Amino acid sequence: PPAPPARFNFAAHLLQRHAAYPQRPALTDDHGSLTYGALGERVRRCAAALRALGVHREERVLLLMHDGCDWVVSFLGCLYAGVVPVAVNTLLTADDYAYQLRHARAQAALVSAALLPTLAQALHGEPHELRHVVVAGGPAAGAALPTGVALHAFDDWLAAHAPAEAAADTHTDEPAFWLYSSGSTGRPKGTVHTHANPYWTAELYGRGVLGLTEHDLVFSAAKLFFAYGLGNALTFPLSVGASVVLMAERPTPPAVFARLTGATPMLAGRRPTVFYGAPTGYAGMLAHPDLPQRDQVALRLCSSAGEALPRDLGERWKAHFGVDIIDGIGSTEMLHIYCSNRPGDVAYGTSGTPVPGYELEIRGDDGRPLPPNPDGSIDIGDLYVRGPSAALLYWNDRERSRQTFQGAWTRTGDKYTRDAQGRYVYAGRNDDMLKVSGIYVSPFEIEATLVRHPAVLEAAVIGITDADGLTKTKAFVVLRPGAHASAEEIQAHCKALLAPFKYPRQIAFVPELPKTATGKIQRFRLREMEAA
Ligand code: 3SK
Repeated sequence: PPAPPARFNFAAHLLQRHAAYPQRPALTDDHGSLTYGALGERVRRCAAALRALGVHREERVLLLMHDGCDWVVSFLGCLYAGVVPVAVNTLLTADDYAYQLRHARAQAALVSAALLPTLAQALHGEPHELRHVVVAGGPAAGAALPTGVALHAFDDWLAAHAPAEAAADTHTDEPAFWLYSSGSTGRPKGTVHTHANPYWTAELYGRGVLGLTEHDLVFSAAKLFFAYGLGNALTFPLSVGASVVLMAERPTPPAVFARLTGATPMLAGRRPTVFYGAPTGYAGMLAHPDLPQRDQVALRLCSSAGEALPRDLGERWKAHFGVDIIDGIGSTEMLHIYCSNRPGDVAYGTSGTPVPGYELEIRGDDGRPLPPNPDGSIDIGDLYVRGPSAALLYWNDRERSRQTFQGAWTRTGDKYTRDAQGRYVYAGRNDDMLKVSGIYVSPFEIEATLVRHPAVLEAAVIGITDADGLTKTKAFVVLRPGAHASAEEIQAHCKALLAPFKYPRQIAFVPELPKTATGKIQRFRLREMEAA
């Protein structure tokens, strides 16, 4: 694909591409639909409304919304105005949002009504610069905001502004949006992406690998605030004129089945042709008694990312639906998938081969690429990737930026091997991060929370593999002498203090933890005990 021009606004690029087909359906959510024409008009109204609030180019706006048409309008409206949306996970705590608001120096927040109370709580925490809260999908009331923060209702706010005439004249390499990426220690990293980056992922993976066209109706279980979901359900389909199904609720098997079979009132029988999920979701669906039959769905392709797809899951899905799951690996830092299987060329149990446009290296401990063995395979090493969609940096974090963005190469933090056929095979992380249901979880954060329980003396958290071959968290807990607590009580404690998805799925009470002579917990010994 041609490189975008030096002056390039990704939102304007999408709107221009489809200006000739205003009646084509773009988005369907739980409440209604938008054509490409209506989407374009609302995006331009949103840009005008942001400008009228006094939000300037390059300033950040927190985007804390459940998936729906308003999410897409907000995201593209910010880009069109040259304002930088910081799209955040809707499952976090007020403390997490307080950090993000301050770190991003957000000037406004666009928020779903259901999430307003948590945002309001965050605004009473750390100091911040927020001046406006725009509430979508419900009444703009019911939460006490600090003085100096004005409240607006999304629909009225858009209606009050004529569509912006022109997009901000942004540079192709200018910051366009941020996504937060978790690390094993410290706060999440504000990962800064340019206007060109979503163009590249849409061209190289969305069009190049998945072959999306305007005839597709796509549906992603991964939400828009994840880099995976953002490409799946926004930048890819809108780049080719496809239609998108958006869903606010959690992607439980029944909720996903209702969309795949076109059974919701808004879909009225229209069925997705492309579905994107993560391995945990595929496992949950295959195990569910209401799994639809093959002829109830209209899928031509499924995609998986987030964690390596166990071979058995891919094979069982294919046997049931007759459709392959195209597994790949991507990252928030690279914005989307850079190594993937291909439609018609799937080797389950592998992440496939580099997406054209990206280069991979497996490096040894000395930092040099490992030489291929005589059969072409490469032994285990650290995976590095080079390609045009890498983020610019982590905001205000020179040290961690340097560790990850090394010139043209990005350090993925994953261990990989390459087989004799040139396919890449996942071999674990090279930090302590765990990926649970496709989301990074730090064992240290969970351990720090466990020891805040009055009955807990110390704790260690590891990843264990369940019957489907997927990673789940297990905590080994040493109770204080004479103290009592049940596993359920300790899990409830974690859910109350952490984002709920981070709670340990299993708890084992042990008299002591294995340690080195200097007192460091030996998590590898716990992993060995589990494996035995
Ligand atoms: O986890 C992944 O493989 C992934 C894929 C696409 C975009 C983002 C991520 C983290």
